[in-house]
Amino acid sequence: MERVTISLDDDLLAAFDALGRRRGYTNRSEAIRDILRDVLDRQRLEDVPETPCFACLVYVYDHTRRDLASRLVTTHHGRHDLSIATLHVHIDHDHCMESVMLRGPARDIRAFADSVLAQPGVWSGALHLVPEAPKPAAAPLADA
Ligand code: NI
Repeated sequence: MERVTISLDDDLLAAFDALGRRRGYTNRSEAIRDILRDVLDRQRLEDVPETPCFACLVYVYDHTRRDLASRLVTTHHGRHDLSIATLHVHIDHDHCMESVMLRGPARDIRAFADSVLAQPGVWSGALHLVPEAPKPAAAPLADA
């Protein structure tokens, strides 16, 4: 592990420390490492959309809505190659929450998530993508 020195404006550092405290970090290095990993993962998924990923798609839907449950099952079977597991929770008389674990290229997972979340009667959808393996290290930047 290398030690680097960076310069920050006082206001930016104060905002960073406040964010770190709110998220439960006890030191700046851990906070910066996690933030960097998150930014690098997101950039990698933009640059290389076929990056192999694990993902979790969560959404709520109204199972009483005409044909919706059946359409969702058809959508899932259409990309059964991406599906690892689905957790279904009956959250009240009419509504269900599903958490779907997926594995595949980021582009395919995003397209599948869009096709689920675009169905009328589905809402509160969120997709979290995690690249399968860390990106290989690139050449270092100057520490100035
Ligand atoms: Ni249900």
